[in-house]
Amino acid sequence: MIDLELFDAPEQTPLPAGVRLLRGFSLPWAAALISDIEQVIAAAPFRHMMTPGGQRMSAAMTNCGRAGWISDRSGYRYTGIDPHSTEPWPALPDSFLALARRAAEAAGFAGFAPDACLINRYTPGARMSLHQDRDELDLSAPIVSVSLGLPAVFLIGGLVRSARPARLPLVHGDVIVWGGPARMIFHGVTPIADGFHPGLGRQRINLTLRRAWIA
Ligand code: MD3
Ligand code: FE
Repeated sequence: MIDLELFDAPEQTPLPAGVRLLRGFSLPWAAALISDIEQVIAAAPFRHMMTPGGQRMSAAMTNCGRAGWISDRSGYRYTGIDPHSTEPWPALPDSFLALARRAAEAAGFAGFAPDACLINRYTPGARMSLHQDRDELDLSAPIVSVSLGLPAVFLIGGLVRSARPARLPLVHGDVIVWGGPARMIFHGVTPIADGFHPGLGRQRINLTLRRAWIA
């Protein structure tokens, strides 16, 4: 049996229980997602938030949905009002809702109803250090993350910060669902390499669809 494994190599990185990688799952929605992102950022522009420790985050962020995640000198939290516009965050676009619902369902989380979407924009060199997402009240719901534009390498750690993270390369269109035993794992993004994406140019945009609030 000759098998050089040049093609169709299986994924190398074993994923922790509760992490489901859906390669290319968002491609059918990509054009709608990008046009809806433009609508959201017209009302709620990207901004660089400050960490409670006073560092400017290298990824620029905005939100849509009933709740939006913010960071400032007072801490991390969800708010119903965008502190930049002093208006409610823009509504979750139907494209975001439909994709999140279908992806969660494919990963075994039927009935996922996100109320928040954090939109992160990375230009080359931007990164996100290892952290947990712990500001959501409903930890039974998964988080659905959607990668668009330039490629990235996700760091997937364990339930303690000291666990050495695995590296998972992601490209435009990939979706990951993190739920159950994976919901509280430490994760991050290595610095984005320079490049050009035909649809988004010199940037990576990541959507994380979340259930922040209960009912
Ligand atoms: C694992 N964003 O916004 S998404 C974040 O690519 C965030 O912008 C990264 O981490 C990004 O908080 C990574 C992947 C991700 C998101 C949420 C998770 C992984 C997760 C929640 C629990 C476990
Ligand atoms: Fe996170």
